[in-house]
Amino acid sequence: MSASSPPAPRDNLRIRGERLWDSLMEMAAIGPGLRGGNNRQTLTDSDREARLLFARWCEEAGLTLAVDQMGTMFARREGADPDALPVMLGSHLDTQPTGGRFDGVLGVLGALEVVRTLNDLGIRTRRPIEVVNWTDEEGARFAPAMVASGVYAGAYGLDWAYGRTDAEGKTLGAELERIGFKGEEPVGARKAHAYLELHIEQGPILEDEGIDIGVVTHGQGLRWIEVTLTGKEAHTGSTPMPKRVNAGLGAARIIELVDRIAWSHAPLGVGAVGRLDISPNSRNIIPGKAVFTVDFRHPDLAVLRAMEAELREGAAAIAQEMGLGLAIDDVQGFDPVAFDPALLESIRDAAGRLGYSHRDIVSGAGHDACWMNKVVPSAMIFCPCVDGLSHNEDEAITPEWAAAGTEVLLHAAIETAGI
Ligand code: HGY
Ligand code: MN
Ligand code: MN
Ligand code: MN
Repeated sequence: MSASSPPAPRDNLRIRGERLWDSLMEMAAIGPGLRGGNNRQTLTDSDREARLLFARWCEEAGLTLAVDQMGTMFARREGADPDALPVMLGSHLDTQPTGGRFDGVLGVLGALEVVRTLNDLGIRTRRPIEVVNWTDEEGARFAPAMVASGVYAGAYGLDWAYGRTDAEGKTLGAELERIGFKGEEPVGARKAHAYLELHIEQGPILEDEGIDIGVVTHGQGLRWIEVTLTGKEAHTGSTPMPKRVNAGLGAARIIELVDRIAWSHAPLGVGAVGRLDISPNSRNIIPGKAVFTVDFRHPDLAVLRAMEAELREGAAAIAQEMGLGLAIDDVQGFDPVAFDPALLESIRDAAGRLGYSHRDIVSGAGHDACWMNKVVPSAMIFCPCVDGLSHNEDEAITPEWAAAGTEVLLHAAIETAGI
């Protein structure tokens, strides 16, 4: 299109931002947190309620809903060519226990808004379009994170995933059954031509630079390593210091080691321990056991592996020096991913055509797109979030950011699905 000619009608397609925002706010009311965010953990009653609302909206939009054996929901809009593989647009409706209202949800409801807009405009894409709600993206209740997309990509077996337990010993498989979302469709049987995921950045870059759209070229690698330390329960008052085998102290020293390792590989390397269980957790008993999860991330696989090796070595030295038993288990890991160049180009084109500023960016967080990228060309679109904050009930975005990201998703979807 030359600079002088007006944009072709299709070049300037817009979504209905207020409809999207209303849907986001209606969904946010399900599983409210204590401070204005959400506590809608996977396979809880509030997740079930969210799924039922999403299913109703999909039905109202004329979509055909399917649920696979991991409970992932696929809402299909037929294309002109029924034999063509679909373009999937998805993310997740489950949240952290103290999560925000937009992490994951923007990607699912943005995809639904794309379909609603295509319906409004009477546009029939050549390929079908499928809106996807992945089960258990967060991995907060049942680890690992992105477990359903991991099963879809062949990283985990179905029975292994069904056997994952929460803090109360309930299994993922039983909870799927309980909420009525254990589907029949074999996981991964439903193929795709491409996968696109809209998501909030969950970091500060776009907002700091005043950029509307993040073109996510890579996802950094991730390792979740569970450390179990075994000491000796004893009286905190009558046990002489030299006689103590304190699992809690060992955990503190290893948690500090995690921080040192991350800093030594900063600024790209990051690490933290977010979950720590001390037992027997009594004020006057020296902790006999400590179980905690190390979360390491880095965009370079060799460095990520080095961070893990440094942790194993350092933890073994600390445990030995303190006379603690040590067990280290891999909970999950995926290597850094490079998203599909052709899809990335269509995202850049879409942002440019729509007049949105954009920049390439690496995702700090893990996403279902990271597993999908193993089996189908995938890419992600970011919108900014306030102060880069996420996994916090204060997470916030503006309606304008939500609309911009969704419009880029619309154009990239049309480009990829064809008219
Ligand atoms: O852990 C992650 O990066 C994602 O938010 N589940
Ligand atoms: Mn997410
Ligand atoms: Mn998250
Ligand atoms: Mn995700």
